[in-house]
Amino acid sequence: MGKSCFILGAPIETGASQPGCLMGPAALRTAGLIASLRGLGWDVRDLGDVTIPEVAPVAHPNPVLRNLAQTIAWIEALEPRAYEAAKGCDLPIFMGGDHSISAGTVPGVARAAAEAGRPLFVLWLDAHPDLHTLDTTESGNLHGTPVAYFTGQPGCEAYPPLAAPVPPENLCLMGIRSVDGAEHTRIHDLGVEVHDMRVIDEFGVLKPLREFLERVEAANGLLHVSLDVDFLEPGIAPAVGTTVPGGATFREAHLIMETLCDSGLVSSLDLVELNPFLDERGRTATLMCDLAASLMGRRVLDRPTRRFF
Ligand code: HAR
Ligand code: MN
Ligand code: MN
Ligand code: MN
Repeated sequence: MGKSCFILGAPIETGASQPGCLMGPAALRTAGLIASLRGLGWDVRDLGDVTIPEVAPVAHPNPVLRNLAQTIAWIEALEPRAYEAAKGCDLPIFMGGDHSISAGTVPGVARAAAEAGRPLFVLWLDAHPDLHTLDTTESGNLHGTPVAYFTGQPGCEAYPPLAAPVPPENLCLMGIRSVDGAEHTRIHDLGVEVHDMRVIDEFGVLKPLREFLERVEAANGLLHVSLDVDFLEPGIAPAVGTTVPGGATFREAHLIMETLCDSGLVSSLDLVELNPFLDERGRTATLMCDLAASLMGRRVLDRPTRRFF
């Protein structure tokens, strides 16, 4: 019997500056995500899209925050769905939506991991660290805040309380190349493992990734992967509102996904920030589906062993 995968859509765009991410789940379905995973032997169940009720505005001392009430409502709606999905299948895929979905998905899977007595690790593949608190964001775009929130940083008290914060030492950020001042300070203060593009240029993607995976395995950990479209080079993935030049190449991204697959450690996945309104003939949606397929077992030829070191 194949392994099981739930697919859950989170059509959120209130965390981003530009509209369009709300169409992300529909575009990923249109690009054939479900059929390609079934073709790889996965038992896939599409749970549809999460919705939130209408909300009243929530006041906050930081006047620039945008859509705080909606973001809180999305966290409240997503956390229990992510928790149930993590308990109900081998590998849930959460389709964004902008990256504020991870403020709901990561706490949900972290709660399930804690109940199972396993530490949760998070691999954050992104041009941005998304390490602002509600006090430090200057843009007010709340997709810049999930990592600070789910690691339990002070300054996120307006968000719901966390059942199981992810310890900052269980994080690995890769592809980072756009960091604001307050995020830079937080990275240093927390000692977060960050592999910026300089590290990838010097050592490639495999060395830092394998070291992190060895850490996850040694701890008997579960691994949540959060893949932001802007992790990728804009030329191959134009459908994102926050492109940053110098991203991961097609080959680097696929190598990461295949290595994650070989590790057997991945227990949940976010596909985020896809803005189909900005896409070119569906190429970014297709690439995100192909990367998910690589993570879920697609490869050119079988490898002699599934070990990653
Ligand atoms: N750091 C910037 C800000 O807070 C940009 C954040 C952009 N975030 C995403 N997700 N696109 O990574 O506004
Ligand atoms: Mn992001
Ligand atoms: Mn980003
Ligand atoms: Mn520094």
